Amino acid sequence: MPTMTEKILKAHCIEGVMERGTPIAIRIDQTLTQDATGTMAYLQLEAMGVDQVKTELSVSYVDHNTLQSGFENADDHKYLQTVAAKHGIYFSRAGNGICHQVHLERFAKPGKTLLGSDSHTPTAGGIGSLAIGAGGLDVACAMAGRPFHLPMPKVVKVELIGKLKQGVSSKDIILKLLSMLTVKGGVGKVIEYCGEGVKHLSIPQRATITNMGAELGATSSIFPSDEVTKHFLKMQDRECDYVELSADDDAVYDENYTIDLAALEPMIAMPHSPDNIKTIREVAGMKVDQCAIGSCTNSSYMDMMSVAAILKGHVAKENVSLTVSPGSKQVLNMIARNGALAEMIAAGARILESTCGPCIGMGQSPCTDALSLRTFNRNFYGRSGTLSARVCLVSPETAAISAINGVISDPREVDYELPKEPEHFLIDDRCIIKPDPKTAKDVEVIRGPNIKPLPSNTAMSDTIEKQVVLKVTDNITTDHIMPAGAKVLPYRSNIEKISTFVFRDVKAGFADLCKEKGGGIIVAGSNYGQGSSREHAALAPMYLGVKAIIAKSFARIHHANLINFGILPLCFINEDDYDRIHEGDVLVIANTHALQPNQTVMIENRTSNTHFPCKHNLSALDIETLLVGGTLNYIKANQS
Ligand code: MIC
Ligand code: SF4
Repeated sequence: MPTMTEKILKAHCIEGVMERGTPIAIRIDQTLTQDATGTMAYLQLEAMGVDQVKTELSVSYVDHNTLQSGFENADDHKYLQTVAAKHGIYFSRAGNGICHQVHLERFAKPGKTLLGSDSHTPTAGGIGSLAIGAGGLDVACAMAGRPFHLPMPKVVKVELIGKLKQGVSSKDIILKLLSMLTVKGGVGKVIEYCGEGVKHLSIPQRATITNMGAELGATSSIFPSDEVTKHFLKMQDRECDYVELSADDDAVYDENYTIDLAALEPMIAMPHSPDNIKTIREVAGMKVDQCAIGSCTNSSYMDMMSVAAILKGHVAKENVSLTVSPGSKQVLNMIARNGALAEMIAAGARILESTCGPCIGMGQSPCTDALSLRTFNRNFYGRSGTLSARVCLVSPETAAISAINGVISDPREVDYELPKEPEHFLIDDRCIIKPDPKTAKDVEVIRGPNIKPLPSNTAMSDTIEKQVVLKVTDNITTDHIMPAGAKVLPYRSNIEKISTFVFRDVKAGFADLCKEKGGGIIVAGSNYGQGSSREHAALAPMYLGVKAIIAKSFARIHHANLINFGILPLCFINEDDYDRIHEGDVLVIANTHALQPNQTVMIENRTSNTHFPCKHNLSALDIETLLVGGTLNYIKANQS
């Protein structure tokens, strides 16, 4: 009776009992990193003193920071390339594509576990991997052969029935699910897809859905591995990687949902949250300033071919800036050869590199007050680089037709010829550098001046007495905590510098305030830290002296990152207590050295002379880790 999740977890479980919510530890087969999180992950791997990675496969991708407006990004790339060669890691060069798209094409395998230092790692669930996003330090630990710890997730069944109509895309399936479950609906859960509708979805279509499972807050999302999977692997010359995978017929799920694909219509996520869903019909006619097509969600060969088919013979309206970033060199090369790229260029599309680009604010920030339609997965406030922009998430078909019309338009109203699936993908792995174990030890790791040493943390003091330096509301994203974009991303390997940007758009002068007060405590609403896996959203606050976060609830990856860097995550028991705390209050958390799992922690508000209780979701290992000041200290202390 197991689900697919239980089957894979059981085959990889090293410690713990597989009961919902209890801590387990699993073996990781594959890892991936990208450059924005990778520099830290490899500095951490080096700090662990590991010679060669212990995984079946580890890949380092360069896809986020490729603007190179100074020496910093290029220095990071050089470091990543050399550190990969030294430690037995494949290196996918800048320009070879977005990590999730390339991994799906060339490496991901059904039935395997994949841990990636990027929250959209579950993209590989489209091919039947159990793929989980994590902080860089967790990925470094996995490369070092250490197990990955997680609470045994709940498993949700989403049954897909029927078939999508022309103009309706797999993006609309996940937008529909986001409208049903919200950005908090997947926390602590794996979403499994099944039903006869699945067989009508290609692997990249499935991957669009598992990719945006991250926006549900889910631990992972997974599709069965079936004849469609086998065919895709065959077209990638990887048929030998195929194994069949499905849930047992009588598998037991924690929640059940059904979506009728034939009844779906084109959808849109309105600003500033991926779950703020409307139908295209409701908003059609709104004037558009930018259409950006690409990202790890929607940049596959067939996505590009549909866009080219819609654009063919037209030109983007004069009020619209249209950008297209194909997801990988494979995709770009194929559309270059078959003429689809030429159609896009003729339509006025601005062709960008095969990287994350505008998705992470690396260029193409829209104009003031713009309405920007993006085929991406996140429309968090400020992420585009323009605070006043209204960013919406749509399918590639909706973006393409809206670019032509200059207003939000329904792709069901265009008559275009549906592209055909390719017979075979164009395989050329020459931009992926394979590590050579024979020369590894002679490789010199090159560190430019922007690669700074890792900051360390001290052990937690028994009594934390600090001021509330910030109080924030619900759904604070890691983009709020540690902004990305062209001005900040170059400093991902320089914590001292990047920490000056913490909460930049939420509270001016936050970093200086922390310095003045000798650090502090942050009070937050629910789902604190949703979004990205970037551990800088924990590491940089740690550097500024933040000792604890008291929230209504946390997003999974951020919660783990806080523990990794020694910041205590506590949750209100009575949510009303949140209203009674104010910025500037002094809070006292006593007896941290006696902290136990499942224990209530009483906190004193010295300013208002009151007390309030908190709970936590920390295992015995988490507590031990926190007390010594984080995972690296823990590993050092326990190294035999
Ligand atoms: C993102 O989409 O926010 C990122 C950039 O890919 C992040 C990783 C990062 O911050 O480097 C993610 O999703 O994990
Ligand atoms: Fe890159 Fe955007 Fe995907 Fe993150 S969500 S990996 S920034 S394309």
